[in-house]
Amino acid sequence: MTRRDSLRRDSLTRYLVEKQHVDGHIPPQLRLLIEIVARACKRISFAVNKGALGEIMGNAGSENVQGEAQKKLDIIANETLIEANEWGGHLAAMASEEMETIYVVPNRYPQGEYLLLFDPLDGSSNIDVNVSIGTIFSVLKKPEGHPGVDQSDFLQAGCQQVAAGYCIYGPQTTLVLTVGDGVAMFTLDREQGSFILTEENVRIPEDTKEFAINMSNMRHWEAPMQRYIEECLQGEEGVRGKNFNMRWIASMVSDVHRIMTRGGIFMYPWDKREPNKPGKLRLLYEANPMGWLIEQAGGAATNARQRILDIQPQALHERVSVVLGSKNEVEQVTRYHLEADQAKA
Ligand code: AHM
Ligand code: MG
Repeated sequence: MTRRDSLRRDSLTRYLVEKQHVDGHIPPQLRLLIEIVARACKRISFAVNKGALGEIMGNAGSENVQGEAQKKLDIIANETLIEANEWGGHLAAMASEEMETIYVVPNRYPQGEYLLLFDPLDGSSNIDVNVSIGTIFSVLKKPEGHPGVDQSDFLQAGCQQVAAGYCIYGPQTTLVLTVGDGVAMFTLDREQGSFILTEENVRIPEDTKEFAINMSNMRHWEAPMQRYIEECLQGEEGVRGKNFNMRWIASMVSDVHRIMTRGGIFMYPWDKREPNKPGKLRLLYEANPMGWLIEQAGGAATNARQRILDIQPQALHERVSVVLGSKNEVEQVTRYHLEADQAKA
């Protein structure tokens, strides 16, 4: 690429300004919000990148509301997102995997009409082993009709999202974004310090031969989940008539990013180790944003029975089963579950 070509590439700022002015697709406050989230992700990327040089590795010695040990970087990423977003006047409140209750924008700052939800550092068990991790975020509009903001304002189905994305901190730092008209990817140019548009209209192939699931839990799954994976494992000689490959990074952002890049199916199903939990992943700030991004790229996302984006949340940190990725495979898994339910009825 010549220098002129690289100069011609759009920055995230330009992409958003065009979405605002040319397409009329996003209001100015939402544009500001996305830019500020991107700026926070840039800071998190630099912190992640410092690794052992930055005294940021290891456990913080505390637990989050889900009873999981917090890493120092979980807390740094959470604080970075809050500090970057609280003063801009675009937000009413925030919610995070790392905070038990919502964070209302303090009175000393102007209040906006949006709600921001995030998992500040997903896959953080991978930090110390230098595997890709990421930030996941979802944006909702505060419902009208009452003053102030409370937790119930966040309990909106995923189809109400107005923006969603993730930033993956890997060999490259890439921001993947939707505002409801397709998916765009922006790569962080460290010399310029800005995100540059590197892919637009991302499309996920409808068929795939690659699945991602934590196979060590197989004995705990429901029968239709076991059936799907057993059939994949049979390969060419089995009913599927094709050989499957398996990948599991144990970092949802990385597994989803692979699917965005070349297709595949990702599953974190309910299992009987903790029968009262519908799954491991969180609906509002993991499954909803990822589900919308996947749909916007032509894929599908269900909880093995219904579309994730149609689920009406009951609690801020609610969990959900997740099946997402290449459309035809997601539909097959979902069909197996619904058929099994019908046979039982
Ligand atoms: P986290 O939000 O606490 O990091 O947990 C979510 C992560 C996902 O990134 C990943 O898909 C999953 O947990 C891995 O789970 P497991 O360790 O069971 O393989
Ligand atoms: Mg997470």
